[in-house]
Amino acid sequence: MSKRFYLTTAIDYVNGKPHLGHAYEKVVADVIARAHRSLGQETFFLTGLDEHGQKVQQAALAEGKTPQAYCDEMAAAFEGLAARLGCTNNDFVRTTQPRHKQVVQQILSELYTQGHLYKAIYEGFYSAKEETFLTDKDRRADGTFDPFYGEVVRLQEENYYFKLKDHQQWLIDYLEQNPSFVYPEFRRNEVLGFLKNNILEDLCITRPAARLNWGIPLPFDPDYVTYVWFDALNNYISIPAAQGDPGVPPAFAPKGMTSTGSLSLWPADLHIIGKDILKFHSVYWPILLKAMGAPLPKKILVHGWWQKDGQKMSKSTGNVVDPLAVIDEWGVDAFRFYVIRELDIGPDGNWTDAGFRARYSAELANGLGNLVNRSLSMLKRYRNGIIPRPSNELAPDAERVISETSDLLENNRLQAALQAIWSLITRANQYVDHTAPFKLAKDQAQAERLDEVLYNLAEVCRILAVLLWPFLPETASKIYAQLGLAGLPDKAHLSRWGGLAAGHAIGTPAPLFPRKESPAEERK
Ligand code: ME8
Repeated sequence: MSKRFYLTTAIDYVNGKPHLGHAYEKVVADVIARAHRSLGQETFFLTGLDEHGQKVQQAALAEGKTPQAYCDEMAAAFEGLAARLGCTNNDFVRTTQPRHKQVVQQILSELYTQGHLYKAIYEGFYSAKEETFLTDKDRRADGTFDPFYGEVVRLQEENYYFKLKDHQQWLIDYLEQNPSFVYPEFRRNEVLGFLKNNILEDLCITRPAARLNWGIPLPFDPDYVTYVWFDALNNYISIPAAQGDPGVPPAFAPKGMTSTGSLSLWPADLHIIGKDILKFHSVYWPILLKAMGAPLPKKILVHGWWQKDGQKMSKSTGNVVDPLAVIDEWGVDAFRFYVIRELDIGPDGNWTDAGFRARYSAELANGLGNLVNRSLSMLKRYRNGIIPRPSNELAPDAERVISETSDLLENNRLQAALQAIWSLITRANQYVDHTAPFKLAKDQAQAERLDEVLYNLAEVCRILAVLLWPFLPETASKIYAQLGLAGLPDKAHLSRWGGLAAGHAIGTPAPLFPRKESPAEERK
């Protein structure tokens, strides 16, 4: 069986409710997954949860629950969000699942046997909040630690370490020889800059079970549990391993399992992550995989962070965006559209409610919605909803946009792809204004011209459904249904001009994006 296109998101911490950042990352991944499937590529999209660690243990304790009961409740909320977003993930990993824990333990055993791990005493600073050790290099100019780290205490502790620093030069060479490994390029330069200006320390991969027991026990030393990042990063390979993926080195397959070869995933084609976890993914993870003798993922796609009204979102200031509330009020596609259209993959973004409303009104209601509604309504009114003889006046415009969109999607340029699609919407709306079918309809001598115009408009609507499928699947399906077409517009080849046949009867037009009154009007 051929290898599938395998993409992943970061796995979310469960110590709080799902937020805009989590929802955004899932939408990015889902658009890419749908785009690949639409091109006929078998695709496997994995997302899930990072459930171990001190913060989760504390959050559970604060609610008087066992960590597992707490995680189970949170998992329902996160899985619910993925479903509401229309995510087509093929699996949902939870790091507390036996299938994951078993593979992580196997990886630990192998690395230990092969001499990649050693035990040593650490003496220094520790931030419980960030579950991380700090050194003097982490101090600010005035000698204090950033409040981000919370209370920093001195600690003497024996732990297991992974030999990270032996691989520093190898990683620098790898990043230089594989310029597309980290995207966007400025993030790759950031990693290279970090590696060239710092000496890597070996990575502490355990915490004493006496201090933290909500983690995966070391198979060779039950006094320790696995450090959350070592546990979490391995989800990307533990799920393929647990399913018998032949791409995973056999040593990491669960005991007694022989590869069936039926699901070939590893190496991952794309890890989608936010900027704050770049170092874990582009330094620790590749080195860990190298030590494991596993092939590296092909690409790490790094997105920026959302702010709200120009400020960091935080529960304490109350300036958070609740993705579910937005979806309840505006529909899932309005949410998917805004986050992808507003924020290119790379820089930080700023959510404003006014900006959201403006895009909804201009681009969705007046742009796409109006085009589809008036095109199909005129076809209904003037031709009884029957598609006239094919004509190809707008074919060159459509073909240009189809090819641009496909190139942009291939390079994960999602925002630019939406801009390209909208250029076709604008072109078609202008075409309505220029050709004025409502005037043509009054003149019997213009009947043929009206047929041409109506065909071009209906066909552009059909093609838009296919192009929009990865981004706005609900809307794309509605357009198809209103056109009276069976099935889903979920295959890129359907976008070829001329799909609507003369004599086909369309369905019933209905507004795709109902116009909403502005808050000022609502108060009147
Ligand atoms: O970091 N805007 O989990 P997490 C955009 N468990 N993206 C954001 C964001 C924001 N305001 N806030 C967070 C973790 N994210 C680890 C990952 S992966 C092996 C382990 C993104 O719940 C963040 O950058 O803190 C990350 O990619 C994802 O949400 C999960 O963050």
